[in-house]
Amino acid sequence: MTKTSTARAAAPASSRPAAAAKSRSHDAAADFRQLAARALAQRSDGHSAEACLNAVAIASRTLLADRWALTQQADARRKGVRRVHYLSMEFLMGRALGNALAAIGMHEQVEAALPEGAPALGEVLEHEPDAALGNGGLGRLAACFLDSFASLGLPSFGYGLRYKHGMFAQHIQDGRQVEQPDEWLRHGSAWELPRHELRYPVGFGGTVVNEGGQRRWVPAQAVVAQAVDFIVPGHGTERVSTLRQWQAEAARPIDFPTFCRGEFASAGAHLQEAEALNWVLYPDDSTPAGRELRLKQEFLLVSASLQDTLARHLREFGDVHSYGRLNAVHLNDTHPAMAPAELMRLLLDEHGLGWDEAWKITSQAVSYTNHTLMPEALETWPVSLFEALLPRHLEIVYEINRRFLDEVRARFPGDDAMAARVSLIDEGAHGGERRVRMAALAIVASHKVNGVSALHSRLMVETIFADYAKLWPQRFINVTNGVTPRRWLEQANPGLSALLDKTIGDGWRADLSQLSELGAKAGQKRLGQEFMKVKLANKQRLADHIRRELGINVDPHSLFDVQIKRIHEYKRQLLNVLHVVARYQAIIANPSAHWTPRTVIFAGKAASAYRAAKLVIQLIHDVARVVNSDPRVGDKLKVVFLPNYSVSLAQIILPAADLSEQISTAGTEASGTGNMKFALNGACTIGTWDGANIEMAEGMDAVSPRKDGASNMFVFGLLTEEVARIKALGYDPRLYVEENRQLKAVLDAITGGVFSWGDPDRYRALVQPLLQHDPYLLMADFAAYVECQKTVDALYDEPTAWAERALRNIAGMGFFSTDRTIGEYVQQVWAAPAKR
Ligand code: B1N
Repeated sequence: MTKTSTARAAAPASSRPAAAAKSRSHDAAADFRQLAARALAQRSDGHSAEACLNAVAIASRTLLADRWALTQQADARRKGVRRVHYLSMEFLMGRALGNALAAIGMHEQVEAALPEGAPALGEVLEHEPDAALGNGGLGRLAACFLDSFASLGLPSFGYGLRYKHGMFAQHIQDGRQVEQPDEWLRHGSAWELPRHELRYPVGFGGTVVNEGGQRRWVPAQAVVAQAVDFIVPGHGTERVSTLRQWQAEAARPIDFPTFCRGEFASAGAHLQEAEALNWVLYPDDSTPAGRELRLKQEFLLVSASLQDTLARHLREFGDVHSYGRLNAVHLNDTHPAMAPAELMRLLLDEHGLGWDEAWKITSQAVSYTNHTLMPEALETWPVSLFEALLPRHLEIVYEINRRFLDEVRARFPGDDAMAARVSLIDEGAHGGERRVRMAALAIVASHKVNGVSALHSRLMVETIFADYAKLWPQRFINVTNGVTPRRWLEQANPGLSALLDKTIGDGWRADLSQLSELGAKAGQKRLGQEFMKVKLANKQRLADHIRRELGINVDPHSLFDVQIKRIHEYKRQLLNVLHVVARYQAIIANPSAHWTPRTVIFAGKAASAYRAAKLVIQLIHDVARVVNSDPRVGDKLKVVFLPNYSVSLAQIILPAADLSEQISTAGTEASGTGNMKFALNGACTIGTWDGANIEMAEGMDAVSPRKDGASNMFVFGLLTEEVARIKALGYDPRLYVEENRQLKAVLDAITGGVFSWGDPDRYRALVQPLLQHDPYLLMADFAAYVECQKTVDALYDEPTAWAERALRNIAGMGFFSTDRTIGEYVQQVWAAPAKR
């Protein structure tokens, strides 16, 4: 742990041992039962699952609220310890109750509290709606971080927005995705603790005035940000963390005279306008929505959160000068990148500091994680919109930029092109409008900038941020992602958890590196059989779910080949479909040959405006319809698309997977975290040399090397450098199609209407680009992918060897816990104030 002379590291607090649950006083259990019983008695709907859910949640929340108070007191006593504030537009929490019960160890109490005639606990848990306040990996990572914050006892707050509608609900009609609003708050949420004392004004628009040499922003519109807390329980400790979500409210009540005139709508128009800030999570996974509302949402998050951190700091320490030393403010991607500008404004205009001190504090506090190399996902805002909404912030951005560009010119004299490239303002040289580059603002203001896997962090400094890395090479680091083993192994996969406990002890929950002990045991036949038994039970459960939801019968003994994630061209679900079609054609050409039976399972949402991604969903359904109903195929191949992918659905699918599809074009997936969840649950991975796949393969092969020296992962496809080289040389996908009869037959079938009722046009927009530009190189990787799938089949045909491989995969996953990830952030990013 790095310590500095100025502040102690935000070292995790010592946590009570896991056995604390056992020694906890009888009173807590009795209180818990009583609370649940009282809440249940107050319901009018008897012992319905909803009523039970609500009652148990209220009892859990009350207990957690007590722990929250104790945690806050303890943190306040640890003066001189940095607090971490994790600002994120997304927290994809999923369900809370199962996790809370696991954390507080109240399972038995719940069983006792549920009255006679009430549904079983398992059924009660199924009634909780997911808190789907995130799009995908970035939001789920933030949720896993909160779990580790709490479990490690790190003084910390997550800050987000309380969206009324989270990620849209995905319905499938005639094979097509239809979006419907997510109504997760329809029945309220028993978990939320509104903090009525925590309210901050947040302004928009207006002007900047000069008051005795001091600039002051006079907003035209003001809302009030109200804090609503969600307590995050730690595991194996009584400490908790907090997710504080902001709810915008109108700053003044309805206009009474207008109301009395009968003009009801206009009397409350400003209420509506304020509340609209919380209506929706932008369902956009790769590009900024480019809308005024999104910018307002981002500013609401940033402004309320920073005011809250400043108020707490002043309460505890009495002066603002030590803020940077004692507070870390972390930006989860560029969405909260307005934070440095707002912190500067608060310090300059509200707290009266001079520029130099305000800047020192800001850059001590702020750090930033980049999550994607896709240039179109780096947010920029038109200067005109920025100025209209946040005029004072634009002034501050200009001043930051002026000082920054002076430094650039001093270090690279005469290099105007460099200055133009790194400037916080894109001058719109080619007839475009001037725009503020939010990633540039985040980098310039941060003391550390990190990528999320080794490859991604290297590419980040070699490509999108190369100029900034030239200026400040030390600023850029890597912190590889992880997942929480509590939700993604202990809770999702009780069968495997029990087997692990028996085989290597139960310490892996808090120290995932202990999984490596499995490496030496992976070859034990008996263990392999027990593993396969657990897997089969999980597959049976998923097969039952598929039959109930879709009426499709799948054979739990077939290889469950799974790709679940957002639908995106770079993730190449289409490559998977091409393999399915190739396999289908091969089976019907030779039905009596030996075929390793497969069930290919997809789930995932497409951004509502993303046409190509939506077409992929439709194609999967069309292929499934043809393949699943072809009598020549039978159980040799089944294709399933499970609608409305979510955290809770992932918890059912992951433990049942044999094969994890991680097949993005090399260099495009920043990290991936689903890849980690699969491997942790004993699926083998077929993957490209991309994102965290690389470190996973290295981890597996280090812990449990194979005798033949080959990798434990099924790796295929072009490397990042090869992709770049092929593109530079002028990639022509048609050459690959011409020399591969199988690939040609697959494309001919799709464009010939085999899967679209004879309609040859339906998939033109998908297939044509494959033959022209194929930006994600599906054609170039197809042959290698199909070959690699054959080696998967061969191994699956040998259950003993397959089990050994799967166990080796688990053994290599010890590195990929968010506990390790957070430990690295603490050491490398959050502990030490900036040395600049
Ligand atoms: O962040 C995850 C990574 O594991 C994934 O590889 C990466 O794709 C994902 C704009 C994003 N990057 N960028 C986003 C999300 C929402 C939005 O509006 C971009 N998501 C990722 C965790 O590091």
